[in-house]
Amino acid sequence: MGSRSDFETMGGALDLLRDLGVAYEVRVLSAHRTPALLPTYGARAERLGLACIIAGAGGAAHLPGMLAAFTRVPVLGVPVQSRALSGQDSLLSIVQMPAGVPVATFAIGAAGAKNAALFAAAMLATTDGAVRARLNAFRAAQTQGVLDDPFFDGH
Ligand code: RP5
Repeated sequence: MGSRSDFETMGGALDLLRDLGVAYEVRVLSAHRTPALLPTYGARAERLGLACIIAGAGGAAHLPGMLAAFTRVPVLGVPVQSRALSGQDSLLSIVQMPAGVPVATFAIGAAGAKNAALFAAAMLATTDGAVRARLNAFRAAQTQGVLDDPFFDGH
């Protein structure tokens, strides 16, 4: 994430990855404040064989795109909700990558962070049966939560 202040948003992704048994590491890296560290981290991600990088940033949110430029590890971008423009700035900064350097972009804020984690798990689940089983259980529990709602009418 681009700042410690993004943790409140990105924490939901970490909770889900932990629940789904997906190993992860967490870093604060800023495209603007620590630009020299980006190529280093991109190379590290490749060396470690990371399956993907979930990059959350807000405002002029260059972190996901810059990381994507420095590594071939797939980057999942999460637009953090900014105060000035409610995350519209973050979203457009992340989603409008020029052709050639893709960033998979998710919804603004906490929903985007959670979905980035679920998407990462879904990619891993194509080859990891344990993650697949936990993801299936998560989906089933989510469905059951709706069915158990007293306001749900299945007829
Ligand atoms: C971005 O600037 C960060 O991703 C964060 O969302 C935003 C504000 O950062 P702080 O000023 O709170 O550190 O780089």
